[in-house]
Amino acid sequence: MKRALSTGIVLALAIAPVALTACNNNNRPRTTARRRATRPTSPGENVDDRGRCETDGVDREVSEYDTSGDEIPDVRRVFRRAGDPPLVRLVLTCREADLNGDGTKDVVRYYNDEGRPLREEADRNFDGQIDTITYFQDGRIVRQEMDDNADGRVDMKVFFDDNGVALRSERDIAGRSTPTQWHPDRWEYFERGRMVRMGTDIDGDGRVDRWDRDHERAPAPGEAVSELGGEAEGTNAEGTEAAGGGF
Ligand SMILES: [Ca+2]
Ligand SMILES: [Ca+2]
Ligand SMILES: [Ca+2]
Ligand SMILES: [Ca+2]
Repeated sequence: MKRALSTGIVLALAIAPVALTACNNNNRPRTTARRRATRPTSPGENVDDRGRCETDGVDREVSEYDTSGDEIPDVRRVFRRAGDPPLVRLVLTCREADLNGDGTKDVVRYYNDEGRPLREEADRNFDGQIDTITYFQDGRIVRQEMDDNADGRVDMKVFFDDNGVALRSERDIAGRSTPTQWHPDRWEYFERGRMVRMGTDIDGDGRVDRWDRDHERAPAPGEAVSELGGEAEGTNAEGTEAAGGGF
């Protein structure tokens, strides 16, 4: 049990927001249509960096800069000109970056009209496929969805509190989810960055069949039994979202 909990904690900590982006209000991940953006590496040369920011448009301004010191731009920021002259201001709409210096952008964050983050898409293992999408509300992170086994479908969702701290997660370990139906079979709960309990649906009926908890922090045995018994009678963990997802 301790081993399983530790693994979960590592995963939970590993999903802290990546440093970046997003450009539309669509909540569905966009990965099928990759925009081709180009950046000059030398005069006359254009390279596909798999950029996703929308750079076209008369009201757009694009800036690129190098943060790694190789003189090749690895960060792109796209702004939208808002307002009427002379009170024109630039509002950040999209930011993307090449995190591992291989010439392709790995993370993109989209912003709303106020310049606050809406969504971030990231390829954390640099295999060319988006595997982590982070959703924001009022500028704060509220949810992350991950594809840990690279099959193009979400298999883990993490939910955050108002302070950006992970509260709980849902996993689809057995792979029962479909593109339209999210079907988790494990629910994990965290307190102060530590997993304190975990429910597992073994037979796939949507009901938790087994609860495990962090015994180091468990209350007295009698109290624990009572609490676990109550939880196990529920259909599943609270807040389960019906929507499934594919990247
Ligand atoms: Ca890269
Ligand atoms: Ca990936
Ligand atoms: Ca998956
Ligand atoms: Ca069950």
